[in-house]
Amino acid sequence: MKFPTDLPIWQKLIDDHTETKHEHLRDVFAKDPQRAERYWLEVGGISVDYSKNRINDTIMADLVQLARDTGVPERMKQMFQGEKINVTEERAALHIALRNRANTPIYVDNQNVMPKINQVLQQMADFAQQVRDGQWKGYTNQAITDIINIGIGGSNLGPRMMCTALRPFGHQRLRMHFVSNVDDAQLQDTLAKVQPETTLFIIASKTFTTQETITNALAAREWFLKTASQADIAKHFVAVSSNQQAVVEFGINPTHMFEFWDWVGGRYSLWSAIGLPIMLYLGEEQFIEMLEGAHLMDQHFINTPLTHNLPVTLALLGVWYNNFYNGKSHVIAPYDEHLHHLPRFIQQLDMESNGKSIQLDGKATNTFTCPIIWGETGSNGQHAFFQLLHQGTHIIPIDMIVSLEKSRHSNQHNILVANVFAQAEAFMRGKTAEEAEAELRAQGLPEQRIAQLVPHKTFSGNRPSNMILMQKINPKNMGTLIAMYEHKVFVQGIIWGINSFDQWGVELGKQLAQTILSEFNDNTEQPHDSSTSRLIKRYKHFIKQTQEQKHQ
Ligand code: G6Q
Repeated sequence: MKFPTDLPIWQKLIDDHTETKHEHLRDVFAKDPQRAERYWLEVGGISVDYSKNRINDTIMADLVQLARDTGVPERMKQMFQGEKINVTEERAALHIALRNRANTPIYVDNQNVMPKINQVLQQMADFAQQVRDGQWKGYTNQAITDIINIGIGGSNLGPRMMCTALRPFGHQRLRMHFVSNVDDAQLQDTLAKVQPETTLFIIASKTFTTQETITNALAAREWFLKTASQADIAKHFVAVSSNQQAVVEFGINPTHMFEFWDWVGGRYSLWSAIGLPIMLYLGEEQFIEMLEGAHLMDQHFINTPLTHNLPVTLALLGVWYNNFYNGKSHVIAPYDEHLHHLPRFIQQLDMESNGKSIQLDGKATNTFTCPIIWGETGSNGQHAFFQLLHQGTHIIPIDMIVSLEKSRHSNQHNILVANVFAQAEAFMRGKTAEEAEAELRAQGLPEQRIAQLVPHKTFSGNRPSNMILMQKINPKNMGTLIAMYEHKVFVQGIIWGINSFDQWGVELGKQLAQTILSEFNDNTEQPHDSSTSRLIKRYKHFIKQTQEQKHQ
């Protein structure tokens, strides 16, 4: 397998960078009035203005060539055909099947996966309807009012992000809660808000062995059994998993289990039964709309030439900064309070998928892979870290996401939209020393003060951004948006030659935690480095002291 850097097109892109790196976007815009029109793509309710990037037609054509030369079109096809592209786990990556609204057959191991997908969807819809209508009763014959999803990572972030994003579309009676952290505080804080007789617990774990989830689930069951009986569990606990045996061992009836499969990666699973909280909150019709929105993006992705392909374009822009501009991080800034979980969702999607340094052939990569993804809602971010984005020493590309339409149009929304557009403009154009000087002079400041302040009041500009406009935040457009990011991540993984669908990097810490936990429980000592040993001793000493104090 070749390194991408060995391809002639990589060298051509280095030359493109050398030739254009001193061009300023301000001048580029001034020379080219059609630029905004040309660098604009729309899919469904999503429009992306990517004109404020440090690109030109040659660079874009060369980046597309890079995608071709690294085999992007072939790998895309393989994914859609259900091939086992997750080679280290010998699995397909078929989140596209979960939202395949055309219902065309998709085969894994010669078996069409569509019938079982549709069957679980129906099971979810039937259950959701009963809970939403109030026909599903708790042990005191009352309707469910609170739903607690216990799951972590991919079994938490997606449903949580979607339920928050789509709050205006949610069921009026249902309050959604998410418990992920093994820190007892999160479960206890949540339980303090609910009553056992009207609470439904969803234990969401693909493996059903995840320490945090099973520990929290057992604690929730214990809390529940303080007031209810064992037989009542059936009305209050359901499971989402691919491990039926473990679900049954936990005490959940298999008829209350919603299945998904090994070819659904955790961070790509919100479209599967892991999306049960979303189905409960939104109802069948709107959940299907979300799937339709994602399917729309899937169809665009697989059928559109690379040159006009939205996820491919975003992926290539990311590669451009990451590998040719030495930009090591990428900001996600949704200008919408309901999207406040989006940055952390995309953080997992991107960093767990592409935070790798080994190619598919087992060789170490020789170029940078996934950037660090971080972010916060605008306009909050503007009053916190945007300083660094405007005047810091790093060039950090930013995706700004805003919806045109709001369920309640207010003056606040005008302010928000004005701010997001202004930020993108400011990142692009900056403020020259001459402009800063003229402003200060207009304020009547003495010459010496002006000279002192000008460097501080100057903005270099030329800082890239994508403006992602959503017509409205609704189930369909959210589906389209998330599928767009999923495919962007996939394309970047192909270009870097890595497997975006495994996550071995999370294993080592889990293994070591087991050893340390056993040392706490059995009061034994295992060999560690002096730092870890000292930390363990310190904690044990603290526990011992607390126990002794209790007994005094
Ligand atoms: C996601 C990861 C990871 C996973 C969690 C929870 O892609 O695989 O975040 O979702 O570790 O795993 P379980 O669902 O098996 O509990």
